[in-house]
Amino acid sequence: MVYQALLVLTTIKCLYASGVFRPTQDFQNKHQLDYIVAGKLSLKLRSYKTIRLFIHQTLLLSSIIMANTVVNSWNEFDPLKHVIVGRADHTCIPPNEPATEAKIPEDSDMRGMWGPRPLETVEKANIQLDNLAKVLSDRGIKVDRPSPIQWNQAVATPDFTTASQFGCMPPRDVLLTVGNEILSAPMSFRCRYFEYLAYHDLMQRYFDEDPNFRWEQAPRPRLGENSYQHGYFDEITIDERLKRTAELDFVTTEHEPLFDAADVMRLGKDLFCQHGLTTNRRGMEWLQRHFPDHRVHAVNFPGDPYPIHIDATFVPLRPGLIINNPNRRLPESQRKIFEKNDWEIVDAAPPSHNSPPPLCYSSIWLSMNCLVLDHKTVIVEASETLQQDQMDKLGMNVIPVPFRDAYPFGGGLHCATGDVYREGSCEDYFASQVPGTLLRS
Ligand code: DAV
Repeated sequence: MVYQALLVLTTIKCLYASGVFRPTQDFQNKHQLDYIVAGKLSLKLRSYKTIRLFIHQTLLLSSIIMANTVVNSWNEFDPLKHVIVGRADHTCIPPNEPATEAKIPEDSDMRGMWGPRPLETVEKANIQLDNLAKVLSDRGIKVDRPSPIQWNQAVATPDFTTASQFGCMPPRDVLLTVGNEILSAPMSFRCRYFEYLAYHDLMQRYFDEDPNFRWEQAPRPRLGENSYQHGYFDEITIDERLKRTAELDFVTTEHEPLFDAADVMRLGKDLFCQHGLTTNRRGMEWLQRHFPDHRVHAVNFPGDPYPIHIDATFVPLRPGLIINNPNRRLPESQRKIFEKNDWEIVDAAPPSHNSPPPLCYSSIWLSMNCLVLDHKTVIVEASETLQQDQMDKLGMNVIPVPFRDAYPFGGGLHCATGDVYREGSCEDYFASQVPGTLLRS
């Protein structure tokens, strides 16, 4: 409203200044406002050239004032036009808590460490994040960045305390974009409780600029003792982890709805959610009620000992094509819906590295954590040549972008971005529904 009023006033000012409209002689000496109030404004058209100048000025002004933000994204592959790219500033390694012990593999050099990450690593990560932002904006994609807060601050709620927070390199983990809505997820890590605040200024701006934008938040979880299975990770072996994850036995309980946005793969009318360490059934049930026109599906990948986030496991490249981590294959019973609707699921190429970079939470499978720009174009990490070759063979044009210095800050190219606008609308890619994955059959 404020912008519209401003626009109208500025337009009148422009009209007057450019001499397109002039009051008749009778009113020439009176105050401009008098004419409007008295409804006696008499208009006289000046030359065609002046009108053109006026239209140009108005369009320019309105594009500056309205900034053209439209929130709209229904999937992971339609042409990307506006995106958020994270920042590494102030990122911390959080202290242990019931949910995060899960993320630190036993042989990791991160075990037992917490606090702000070394400054030189932050600077290197930011160079790669800034470069990604530039690659995108050079292609005409609008890029916004979050406002990092000082993550090295303790958090206390009535239910828990934690000595430090995490960061805002991976917007994908917390922001779920579905159509004209961006939803902050109810994440299960205590250290990520206030992460959405880094995006608050952006959400406020989108809210002001796009009258249809739905700015949403899932119920804030309490993350008290009941939300976790205590002792879940005590002296647990890899075999035991695999057994438990295959049996859908995770550290998070069903006490309250929990999900990370990065556990949700968006394919038009269908939302496929990974049931794992960070997302529970109640979280999916909440999503189903929140998006009643969508079909929410539960999927899980038994070969993954640390199942968090679907985007290094099951990654769509275009309508009809998904690459699947060969160590974490989708079980037969859950593949039927894809087969029935002629979707092809191919094994992803192996990663080009044997280990993740130092102080990294994620696995080497960030190789497949790519950012699809449209049905034919994809950004893949620059050193992941095997994954690039496979993409090439699958008919994609590959843009290699260096990103390994950013991995330790929260993941790969998909993690580090959050959709604001992709062209396209809500398609029904799975017209034939079959039992096996649907939350509600
Ligand atoms: O394989 O470590 C990383 C996903 C990060 N969003 C993995 C999953």
